[in-house]
Amino acid sequence: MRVKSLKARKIKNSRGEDTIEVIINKKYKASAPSGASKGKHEVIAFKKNVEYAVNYLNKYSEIKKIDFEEFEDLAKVENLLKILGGNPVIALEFALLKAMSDGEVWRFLLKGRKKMPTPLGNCVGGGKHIKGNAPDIQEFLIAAKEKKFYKAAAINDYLYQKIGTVLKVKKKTDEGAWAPNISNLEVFELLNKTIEEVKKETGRKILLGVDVAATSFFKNGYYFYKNFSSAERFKKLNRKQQINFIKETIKKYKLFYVEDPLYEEDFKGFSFFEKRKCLVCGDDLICTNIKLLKKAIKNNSVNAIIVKPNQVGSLIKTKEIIEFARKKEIKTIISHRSGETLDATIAHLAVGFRVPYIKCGIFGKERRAKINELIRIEREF
Ligand code: 2PG
Ligand code: MG
Repeated sequence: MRVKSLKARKIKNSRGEDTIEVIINKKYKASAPSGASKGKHEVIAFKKNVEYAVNYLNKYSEIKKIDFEEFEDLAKVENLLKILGGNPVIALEFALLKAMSDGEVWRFLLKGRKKMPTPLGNCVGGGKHIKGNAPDIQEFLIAAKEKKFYKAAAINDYLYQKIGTVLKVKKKTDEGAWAPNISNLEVFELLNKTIEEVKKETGRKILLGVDVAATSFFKNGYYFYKNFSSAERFKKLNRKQQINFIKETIKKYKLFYVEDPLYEEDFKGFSFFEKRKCLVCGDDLICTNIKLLKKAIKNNSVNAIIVKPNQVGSLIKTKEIIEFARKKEIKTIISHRSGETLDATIAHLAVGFRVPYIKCGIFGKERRAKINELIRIEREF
């Protein structure tokens, strides 16, 4: 199959920011998302700007054959990542993958038996994902323990609706999670209570986790909370206090998952968390970068990592880090970004690369696009 036409255009993501869409052979469309709480070591999303990338790709005639491995060599030779940034390269690679597989990316990539990922659903949130008063913790995540993906997604959805009525809030974060003007500790209490109720009601097991995104409120060695508890809105914690707070929270609420509990450079600090019962996950800490993962393994910092293709700007490197993590028994969580598009390629990558977890939100059409695609894939034999 050959690339007969390649078109790029500017579109808006869910946050209303500009991003890029690439269309190959008039049929295979793909686009790239953008983050708000970005890691220091992520590749730049757009060098110059979106228009520059669009114009460049509309004149780009170098790729003739549809093959992303070949494309990466070409991209390397031509320095595409350096010239355009991670997002245009990822949009182009996603479109190539779709063209190579006639839209069935997961089937094309999968080696071995199909295994569906567990969805981590963002239920309540705050941090950098909303303007105004909300919890400091960026994401309160739920995961229904179910063998079937569609059942887990349905329970996440049910719990999301239920906590919405408990919180009596209309405001939502960029990722569609409820954004109440209450403190972190109050959210933990309410969510915990609601989970217990739903567990009783349905007889199902539901786990609770968080993405603290701690770098977003870290400054000069301290963690500055604006919504810590109802008794103490503002609270300043030093490193040791932050570590203890997270440890206590893991214990008290039986958290199964904690992402970025500390500042993104504190590899040593991450090693103080007990990892037998909890996934201690690096997102900003690792930035989908294999060198940083090796450093994290050496320091015993994590037993789980977030994988975001546009953090590294390469599909081959995305695959590499997933395979390396598997060898080292580090769990992988493929993830959406807070500024999303309708592109559902990460859902395909989750199945195609046999990734155990996917974080893709619960509510909103950009989030549903991934969940619906996974439900469709699950049904296919
Ligand atoms: C995160 C992500 C996605 P952002 O921190 O994990 O939830 O947020 O895309 O803003 O980096
Ligand atoms: Mg994160």
